[in-house]
Amino acid sequence: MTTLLVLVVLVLVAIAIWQMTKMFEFAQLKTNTSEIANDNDNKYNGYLLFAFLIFIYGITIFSFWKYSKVLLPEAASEHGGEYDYLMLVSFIIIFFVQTITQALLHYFGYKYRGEKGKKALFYADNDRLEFIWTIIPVIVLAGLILWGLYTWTNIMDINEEDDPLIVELYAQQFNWTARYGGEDNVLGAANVRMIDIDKANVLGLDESDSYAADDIIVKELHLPVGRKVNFKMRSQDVLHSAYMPHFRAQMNCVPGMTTEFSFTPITTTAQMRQNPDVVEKVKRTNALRAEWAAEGRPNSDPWEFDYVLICNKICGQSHYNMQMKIIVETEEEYNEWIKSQKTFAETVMVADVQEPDFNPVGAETAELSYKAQD
Ligand SMILES: [Cu+2]
Repeated sequence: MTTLLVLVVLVLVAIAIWQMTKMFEFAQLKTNTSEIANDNDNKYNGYLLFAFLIFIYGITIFSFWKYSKVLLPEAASEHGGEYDYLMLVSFIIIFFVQTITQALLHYFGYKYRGEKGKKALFYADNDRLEFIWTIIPVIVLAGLILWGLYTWTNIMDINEEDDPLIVELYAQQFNWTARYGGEDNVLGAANVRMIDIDKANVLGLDESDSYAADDIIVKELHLPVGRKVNFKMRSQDVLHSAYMPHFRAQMNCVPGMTTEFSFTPITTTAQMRQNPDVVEKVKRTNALRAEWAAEGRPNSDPWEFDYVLICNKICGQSHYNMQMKIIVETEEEYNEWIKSQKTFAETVMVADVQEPDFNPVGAETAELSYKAQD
């Protein structure tokens, strides 16, 4: 409702401004009936160009001052630093070129404005100038692209060296499930066609595959610090994207295929909570939440920082809420945690030997129609 009111007000203001310009035009008709711009008009427009230049510089500086605090804290993965550095250098070059070219553009617009008696100089071309403004961008862009490709190849070099931890990230509308390879660190075969909700085999693991028995399925991702993790992503339904912003990692999850991403976490959750940027962010968020609590609004409990895995593809109605907590901890803490988790054999395959208490009505027909779809 507020949005609608704001929109209505904006439209009314726009109409008012439009009407006022028309009034000014009528007022000017009496003194100057010519449609051709005179020296005064040109000077006025030249000053407006300067005003616009100040506006764009001002809004840039304001945005940096006001919003840079919402950016991510320093990268928590090994490759993240390299990625951030590439981005920083690209931005510095862009800002440098943008600042200079905009200043020149607006200054020349003002300096060479139309004036009575002033004539434009006819200047056909200049090979040397054209060469310079072609070759400089070519060299800079080629450098950035080559560096980017090199960084990309490094990040995307997914191999089994250094004994990586193998973890599956399984996406479905609208939640994540993680699966560890267990003792053998090998994931058992799985396919959405083998999903058996009655037995809670929600990831469709192949019960006949011996590698599947010790797999561990969890709803909270734990990673030991300093150990490489190879992620295998699957999706049950639509395109999702596994996005772990603090680790500068993102990979699409595509139904019918397995995609991969690999990184080494270098900062534990406990360490990241001490990071000055994170401490500030938590403080700001909790100040806001305290206000909410005073107003009796929901979601106003104090917040504590945690790494997250979120979905970065608009995959449906509750996409915004598709997330999973990630905990990076020491190897000892991780080992203790993983030991306390139940394996696939202990949970789902046990259900196999139990006789069902009853045969629910309609189960048979449902199975038939499922087969017919195949
Ligand atoms: Cu999603």
